[in-house]
Amino acid sequence: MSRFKYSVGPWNVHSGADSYGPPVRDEIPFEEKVKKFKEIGFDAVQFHDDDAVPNINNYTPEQVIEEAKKTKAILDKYGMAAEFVAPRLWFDPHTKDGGFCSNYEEDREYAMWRAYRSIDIAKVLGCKKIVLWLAREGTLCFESKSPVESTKKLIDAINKMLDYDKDIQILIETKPNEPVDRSVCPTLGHCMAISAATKDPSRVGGLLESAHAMLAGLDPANEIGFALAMGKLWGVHLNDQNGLKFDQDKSFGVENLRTAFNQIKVLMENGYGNNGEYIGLDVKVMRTENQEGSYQHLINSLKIAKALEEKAEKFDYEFQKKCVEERDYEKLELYVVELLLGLR
Ligand code: XUL
Ligand code: MN
Repeated sequence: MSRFKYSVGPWNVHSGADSYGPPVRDEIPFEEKVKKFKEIGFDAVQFHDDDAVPNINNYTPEQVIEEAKKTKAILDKYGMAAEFVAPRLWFDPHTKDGGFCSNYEEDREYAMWRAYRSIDIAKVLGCKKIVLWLAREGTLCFESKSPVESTKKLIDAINKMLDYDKDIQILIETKPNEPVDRSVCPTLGHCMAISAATKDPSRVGGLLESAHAMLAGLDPANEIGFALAMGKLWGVHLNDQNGLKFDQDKSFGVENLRTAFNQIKVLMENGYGNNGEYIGLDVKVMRTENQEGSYQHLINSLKIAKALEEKAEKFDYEFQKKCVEERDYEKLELYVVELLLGLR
């Protein structure tokens, strides 16, 4: 029995197309994914605005709300909650230079339209969380934008969202690069500073993705701890990553087991989940998998996360305390590795 509730997004089951090749599996309809997520053991679904309302550009704000009700009915049918809605600000031609921080006013207005629609959709789906993965907010050519102006534009956009609805919470999902070279808000430290600069810092927090922290050269467990200390860790995307390269979204724990253990451990030690937070798994299956393997990475990641919960339960805090008293960290480190190896 897990102490956490787990969530997943429809984009985590996909046909395998990448920048270098076409799809290798069939697309699976949304409802079928939700049904399967429930069977696998998930409690909630994460959404982009256009996951909940496909072809969102074609609708008026009122119609978007009506369309979102159809998605809510599917969630209800399978007893699934919605965790958050995130405006997809990287796909539409209007967002090719970024959204909130674009050099063009028309693009910035489009980005706000998507942000407001995301809030409307969240209301229908029964959630308060709006996630901002700021995919293209940054530069490919440094001199094309002022980092000072971009930061201010981002704060302005968040303030407008806070004004639009008094109940919503904004979670910035930080990432240092990809698809941009230099992101406006690369780490949770930056996220906390942006939060403090908004008109209501109590409603602006963070979402930590393991792979994104690693791409910034940081230990995700440490980033999680930092945001927890600030009372602002409102979401996580656990996954894994082999070093500093493209964003791999590998199954949780398959590359860096000890860091995965420490992510679960620090979440457990600090009561993550007590205010309804979910552990989100933002993982992608390998392109080599066949149709039947479409969900294998989710099954594996859940299994690993739950096994690490058990390891963290077994962690001997008395032994740890003794090692700290003796300042014998070699002994402590060996203990942790032996625990993970099943030798303890
Ligand atoms: C991108 C990423 C996204 C967000 C949702 O790296 O992690 O899937 O989690 O927009
Ligand atoms: Mn993510």
